[in-house]
Amino acid sequence: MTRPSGTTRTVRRIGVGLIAVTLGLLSACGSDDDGSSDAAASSSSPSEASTSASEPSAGSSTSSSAAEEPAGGTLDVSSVDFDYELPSTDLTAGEYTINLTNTGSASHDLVVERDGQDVDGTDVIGPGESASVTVMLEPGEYVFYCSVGNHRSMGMEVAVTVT
Ligand SMILES: [Cu+2]
Repeated sequence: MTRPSGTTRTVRRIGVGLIAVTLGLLSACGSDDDGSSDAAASSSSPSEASTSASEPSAGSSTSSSAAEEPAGGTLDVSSVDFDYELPSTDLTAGEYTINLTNTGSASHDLVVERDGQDVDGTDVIGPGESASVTVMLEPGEYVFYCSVGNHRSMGMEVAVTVT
């Protein structure tokens, strides 16, 4: 049996029309969604995007190792009986490594003295031996002397001017 259609016919027609339009819009969008719905399953690997957190930021700390040292370096000194031989007694302030080589026949050392105070010095070394000491020389008057026995009074001292 068919339904009785009377006063509701106009309402249904409008409603069908709206539904048709709405379905048309929805179907246009919906067909596209159905066609690309499998892309989400293929390209979703849940664990990535954790590779950019560990970039090495080093490289800026290698060039600033130390302040500019004024001069310094190595100073090769020979001790003889009873004197020192060194390339210069006028030095530019800086950190020096004094390499003492004993070319004499007695034991010697080299003590760095400033204003009557011992700053630093090498060990006492025998003939043919060598020793070194690293000392910061600031501008001033220094004396390098041998602390063994009476060597200093025998002439084993040399005035060094640091500027
Ligand atoms: Cu000596």
